[in-house]
Amino acid sequence: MDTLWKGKEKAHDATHFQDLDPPITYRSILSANLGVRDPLRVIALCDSDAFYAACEMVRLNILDKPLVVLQWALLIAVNYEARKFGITRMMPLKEAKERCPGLIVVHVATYKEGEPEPGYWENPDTKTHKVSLDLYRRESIKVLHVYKEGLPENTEIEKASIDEAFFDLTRPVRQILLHRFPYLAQPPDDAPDGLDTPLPAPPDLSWHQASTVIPIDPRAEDIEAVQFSPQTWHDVALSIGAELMHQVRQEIKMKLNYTTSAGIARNKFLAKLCASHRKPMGQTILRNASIPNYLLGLPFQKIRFLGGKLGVALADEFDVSSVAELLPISLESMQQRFGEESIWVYQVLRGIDYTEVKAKSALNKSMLAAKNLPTPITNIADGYQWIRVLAAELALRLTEARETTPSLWPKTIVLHARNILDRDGRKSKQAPWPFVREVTVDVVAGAANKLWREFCDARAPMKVTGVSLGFTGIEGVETGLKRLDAFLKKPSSKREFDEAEDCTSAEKPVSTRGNSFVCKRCGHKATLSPSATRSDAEREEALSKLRLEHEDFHVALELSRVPEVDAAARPAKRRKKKDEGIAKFFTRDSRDA
Ligand code: DCP
Ligand code: CA
Repeated sequence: MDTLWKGKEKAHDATHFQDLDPPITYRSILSANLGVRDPLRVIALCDSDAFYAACEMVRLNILDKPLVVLQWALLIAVNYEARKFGITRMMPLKEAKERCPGLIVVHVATYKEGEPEPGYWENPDTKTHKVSLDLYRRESIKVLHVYKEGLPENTEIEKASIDEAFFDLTRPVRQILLHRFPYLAQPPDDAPDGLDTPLPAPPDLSWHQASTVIPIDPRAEDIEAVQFSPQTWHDVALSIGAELMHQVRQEIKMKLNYTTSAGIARNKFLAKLCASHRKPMGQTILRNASIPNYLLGLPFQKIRFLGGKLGVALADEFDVSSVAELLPISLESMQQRFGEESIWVYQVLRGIDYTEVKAKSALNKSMLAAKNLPTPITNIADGYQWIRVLAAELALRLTEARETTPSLWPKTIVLHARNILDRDGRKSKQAPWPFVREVTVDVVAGAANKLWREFCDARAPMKVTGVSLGFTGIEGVETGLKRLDAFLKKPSSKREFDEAEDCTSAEKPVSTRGNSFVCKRCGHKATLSPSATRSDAEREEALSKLRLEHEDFHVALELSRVPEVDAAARPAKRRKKKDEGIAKFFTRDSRDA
C-alpha cells in the first residue's frame, strides 16, 4: 500500500503507518470475531446536526428558518440556516440578531419554582430558573431507537453523547461481504497457504454513491482518479458500512425529521474525526490509504484531547506544532515525559485506536439535577427554593423513567453542596430512599430539605455557590433486593470490619482532578480509561457517574454495616500510588446546568 500514499514530494516516513495495511486472508474474513484488531473493522460515528436547534425546530414545526437556542445569554446551538449568516455558537445574541434580523431565538426550557414541569417562560432568569434539557434527552432516546431498529441486529451501538452514537458495523458488513462475494468463503484448492492465503484483489466496484471519500492525496491533480474505486477488501467493507449508515440516517430523517452526519473508518477516533468533514446531512468515508495525509494535514490540536493543555505541553516539550513533527518522537520519550497512558497519543498519530464500541447499560444508574448559583445561598432558609426546583426536576425524570421501566427505584437520595467558606468545600449528605407510592415533588423536596438541614451547620458561616440533588443506585426493585441480600452476609474477619468503619465514618468530600477522582473517605482512585472520542463534557459526566456509583458503594456499606470490602475500597495507605500520566492535562468543561 506504500505506493498509494507516496505522493510526489511526500517526505513522511511510511513506516509510521504500517498498521494501516494489514494482510486480509481467508482466515480473517471467516473468523467470527477478531476484535479491535480485525483488519476488516468498520466503525461509524453518527452525529445529529445542530441538535438542540433541530429539536426546537421540530417542536415548533419550523423548518428552513434561521433559529438559535439560547441558554441564559449564550447561544448554545445554531441551526444551519442561521450559520449561513455567519452566526456561530457562543456569539453574543446582539451580534447574531444584527447579522440576521429575522432570527428565531428560543431559550431552552427551564424549571421555575412552584411549577411541576419545565416550560418556555418569558425572560427566564438564572437567579430564579433552572435549565431543563429533558426535551433533548427524550429526543436523543428516540433517535437511538431508530438506530437500533434500523441497523442489523448484530451491530454494536454505543450512545456517545446526547447527539452522537458509535456503531461497530464489522459483523453485519462481513455477513454482507460473504453474501455478495460467496467465493471469499473458501480458499481455492490451489491456494498456497490455505486459509492464510491473502484474498484476491476485489473486483472493480464503485464507492457508495452518497458518501464523500477522502482522497489519498488531496494535492493530486486528478482526485477522482485517485479514489476511483475501492482497492482493498477493507475499502469494500467501508463502502458497505456507508450503505448501512446512509439507510438508517434516512430513516431518522423520515421518522423524526432530524438530519445527521456520519463518519465511517477503521476505528472510533477516525470515524469521529471524519464525521465532521461534510456537515450537515453528509457522510464521509476515511479509507486506510487516506489516513496518513489526512492526519499529517492536521495541526495536532485538531485531534480531540490534544487541543487543550496536553497539546500545549506536547508542543512545549518537543517543540512541535504538527502531527508530522510529532511522529518521529519515540514511544519511550513520550512515556517518560507523559506517563504510560501516552501510548494512546502515540497510536492515534498513526491512525490506531483500539477502543471498543460498547453498548452502555440502558439504565442510567444515577440521576442528577444540579445548579450553579449566581447569587450564593448564605442562610438555610434561602436554600429551600432551590431544593424545590431541583426536586421538581428529579421527580419528573424518575416518573418518566418509570413509565418505561415501572419497577425502577433509587436506593439513595444525595444532596451535594459547595460551601466556599468551608475548608472542605464540597460536601454531601445522603439518605436511603423510602418506598413511597408516588414520587411527587413534595416527597422528593421533603427528603431533600432534611438533607439540607443536616448540611447547614447553624454555627458555621455559609456561602453556597452550587447545589445538586441526585438519586443513585437506580435499578429494578428485584435487582436491588438481591444486592441487599448479598450485603447482609456476615463479615469474614474483624479486620475487614474495621476497614469498613474507617471508610464510612467521616463525612469527607470526594476530590476530582482530570481523568480520575480519589475518594477521601477510603482512598479509592477511579480513573476513566483514555478515549480518543470523549469530549470534556462527556468526561465530566462519566466521572460524575463513577463518583456517584462509588458513593453509592459507601451508602450500601453504611446500610448493611456489614462490610464486603473489595480491593478498590481499601484505604489509600495500602494502595500503590499510580502516576497520573496524561490525565492531569485534561480540562473541565464549563457547561452550566
Ligand atoms: N451543547 C452545549 N454546549 C456546548 C456544546 C454543545 O449545550 N458547549 C449542546 C447543544 C448542541 C448539542 O449539545 O446542539 C450537541 O453538540 P454538538 O457539538 O454536536 O453541536 P450541534 O449538534 O449543535 O452542531 P453540529 O451540527 O455542528 O454537530
Ligand atoms: Ca451534533
